[in-house]
Amino acid sequence: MKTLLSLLTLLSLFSSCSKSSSKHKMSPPLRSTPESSTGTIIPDAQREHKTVITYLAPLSTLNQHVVAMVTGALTLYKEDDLFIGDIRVNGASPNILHSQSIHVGRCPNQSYDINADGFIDAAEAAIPLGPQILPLDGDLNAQLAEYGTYPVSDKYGNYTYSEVASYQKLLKDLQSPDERASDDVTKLRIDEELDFVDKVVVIRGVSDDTALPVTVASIGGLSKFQTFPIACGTLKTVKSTPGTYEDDPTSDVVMTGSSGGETIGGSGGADDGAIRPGQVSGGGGEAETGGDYGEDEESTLL
Ligand SMILES: [Ca+2]
Repeated sequence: MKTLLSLLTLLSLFSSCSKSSSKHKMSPPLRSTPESSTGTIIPDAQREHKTVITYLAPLSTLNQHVVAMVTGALTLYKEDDLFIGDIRVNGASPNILHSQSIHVGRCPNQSYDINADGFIDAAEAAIPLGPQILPLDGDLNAQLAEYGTYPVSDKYGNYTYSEVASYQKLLKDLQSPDERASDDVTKLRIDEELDFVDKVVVIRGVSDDTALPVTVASIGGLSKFQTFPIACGTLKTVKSTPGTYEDDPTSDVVMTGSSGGETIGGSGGADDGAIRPGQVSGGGGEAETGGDYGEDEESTLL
């Protein structure tokens, strides 16, 4: 009986949590319930055999001794031709523009501080990151449309970013010939599908009064402050009920279960910061649409 009461209490708690989120969410909730806010979307999508896929990259801080703690996440949501990129960032340098892009390589770790000055600068980070496949700029319909337009953080160092695009337009652009082969933006092969799994997002930018030594290098003709990497995350698909594992990594239909089953199991698991399919960690993951560019007007980096 005590167990039943506890279960009812938990269900009640989770229900109230989900009801507090009134807006449509692209990403699965931290805890899934039968009344989940995504419950009206996902089962429909499954029933109609729509191709729904969500990628999530919780952010980890880079150069923590400079920027303290940067948290947040990138969520990519694809439903048929609908493609949404959504970023939440907290703890970045305030009131400045933050460039952000998806790369084909890996996030840098401290071993990429090649000159051993204690900072992973833009040039050093570029080695593991590899080229960009998608700048998260003002237009996700094409790789270089509005390239250089990025969000600006508020006075607390927080910002949100949300862009809606056509997946087919983006794919067509990414499969087109690379007319700027010498830059750090790359294309897909003409017949290559767009798969964001294990691709990485990097966030850049610190205030220009940040104490960076002369050994900190930059890239792309920009200042070392503009290009200084502050956070990075690796994209994984979110395709199963939170707390469970998805056996078939190739399945591209489905994400978050919550199709009527009780899915509270696993929600109380230890938060060790690990990234797993179906699990949100790192404090990010809330990904409502409707983000903006912060309190300032759009700024242009390039
Ligand atoms: Ca260095």
